[in-house]
Amino acid sequence: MSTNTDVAKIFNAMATILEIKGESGFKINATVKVARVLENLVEDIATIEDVTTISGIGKSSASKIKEFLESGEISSYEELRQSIPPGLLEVMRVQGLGPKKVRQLWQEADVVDIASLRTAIDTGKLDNLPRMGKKTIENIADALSFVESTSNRERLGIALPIAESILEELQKLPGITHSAIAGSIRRGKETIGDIDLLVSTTEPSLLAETFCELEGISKVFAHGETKCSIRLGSGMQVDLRIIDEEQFGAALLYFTGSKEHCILLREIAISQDKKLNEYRLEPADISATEEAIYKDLQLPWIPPEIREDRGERACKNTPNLLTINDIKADLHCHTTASDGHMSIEELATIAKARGYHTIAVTDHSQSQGQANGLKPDRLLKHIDAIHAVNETMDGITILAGSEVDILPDGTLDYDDELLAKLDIIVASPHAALSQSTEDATKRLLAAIEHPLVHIIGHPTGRIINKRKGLEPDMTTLIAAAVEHNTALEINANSYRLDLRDIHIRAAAEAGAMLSMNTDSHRPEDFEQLRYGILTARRGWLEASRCINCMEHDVLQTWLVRN
Ligand code: DGT
Ligand code: CA
Ligand code: CA
Ligand code: ZN
Repeated sequence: MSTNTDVAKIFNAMATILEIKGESGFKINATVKVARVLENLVEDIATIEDVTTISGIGKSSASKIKEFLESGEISSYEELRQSIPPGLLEVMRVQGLGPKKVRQLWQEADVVDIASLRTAIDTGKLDNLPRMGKKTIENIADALSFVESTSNRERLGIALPIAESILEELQKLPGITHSAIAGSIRRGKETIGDIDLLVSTTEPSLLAETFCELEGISKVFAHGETKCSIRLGSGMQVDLRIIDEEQFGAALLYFTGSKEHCILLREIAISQDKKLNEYRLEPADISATEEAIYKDLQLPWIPPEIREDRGERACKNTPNLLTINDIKADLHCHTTASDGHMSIEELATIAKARGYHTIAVTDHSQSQGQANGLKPDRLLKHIDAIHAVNETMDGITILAGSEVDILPDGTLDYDDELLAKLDIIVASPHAALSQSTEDATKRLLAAIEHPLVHIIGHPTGRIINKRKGLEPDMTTLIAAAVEHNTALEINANSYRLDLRDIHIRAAAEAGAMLSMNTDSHRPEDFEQLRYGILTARRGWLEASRCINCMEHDVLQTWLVRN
């Protein structure tokens, strides 16, 4: 499955570059089509003898795929990438800029990267370009500021798998005794400045050497006995610290941070006439484990996700934060009926294999044209189809739901009579995401108050590093969610993580219910759950405040409460 995704990504990237280069529509469409075919392919492409037998894949695409399977690379793609300025793809991160606009900026205003786009705007170079009105330039400038303010931090969903794979590689070495991911990744922050790894070994020079020669490194900043630092081709920096085994706990505590939490602990130590640093806690000389250090400071062990000096000092016991094993249902998923890539059966089979008791099918509503949203007649048929599959499958309850759009004025995208036929309703904002705080609050409030709505999906609509999303008055929304018993979603997708940590905490403390969903469109999207869990834990969430942790019948009762 993931080979298919990897190759599809390359074909999508090729299509983008072709479009930036102004190639013929035919060539672009054929390339996009191959990507679509691969995305929808159930079998792993690597297991298929003759790829040309798949409809939509021609001879030349087939040979590219073959090349990838054999070498992990497609040479014509590498050439294509080098045929445009390397910073140009980065410009595509600016919301609202597609390949056509990027091409225009490149050809007509010499924009080659984020920096030159900024210069072009500031010097008025874009002002007289065709199809580039004042409003368009303003929008680009706005979106650009957002990218500029965030661009050097990577999403958790990118950084965590990289950290894990590097650590896994290092763990294969002889002599390794302890290893851990530290820093902001261990704390589960939504974006990551750099990766911090800690390792103890009896073979330090072998470890340092291996680390500094890992595949994909573009620069080695430091290659020392106790610290190595590298940059990956993707731009991520990775720090490796080589630690004495007996001091691993003290180092882990220090390098997990946050800095604020470490300062807090140091102050507590001082108040007890002790001294805490990255090597040990003195005078007791405790340093082997975090648990022992917290204990000596008369504190419970604090989970990394809440080490932010946001009140953890007052904990009498280790807070019982929700874990991935507490999740028993996913209540926001898409099928091929809208823009998903799974059938109802496939979705339910995956959910069952994950040990869930309930899965909700929530395809897009009618106004989501580009996502193939369902018109009322199609929704009615879809409800029947979902219920029919539910009848045939044991051990899992499949709910017929909808992810119904919250329109800009707060009304929903289907009428109440139709909505009443659904088992579950997730109401989400998708369009008009730059509304004022006042309008956004009114809009979401209307959906929260709607008696048929169970969950508000990705309430702000933000996309990390890309789109700010709505900025409603959260306190007002949370109070209404409590009053109307509407759950607020934690969308686990690492692009979204919406609600975010501080809002989750405020909601849970106010007595609101939250709902943890992956918004899966493809089988592998279910794996995004862990990012949602980390975010929820950063929001101090306990399982008792999350409807996805309810037992089957309790959840059913919660859903039909109105
Ligand atoms: P990041 O990388 O920006 O996402 O955030 P962190 O938290 O991973 O920060 P980083 O990589 O600079 O340092 C890792 C940890 O090391 C940090 O959370 C706490 C500790 N640390 C680093 N520098 C200092 C410092 O100057 N003072 C203190 N108290 N701790 C530090
Ligand atoms: Ca870091
Ligand atoms: Ca670091
Ligand atoms: Zn969705």
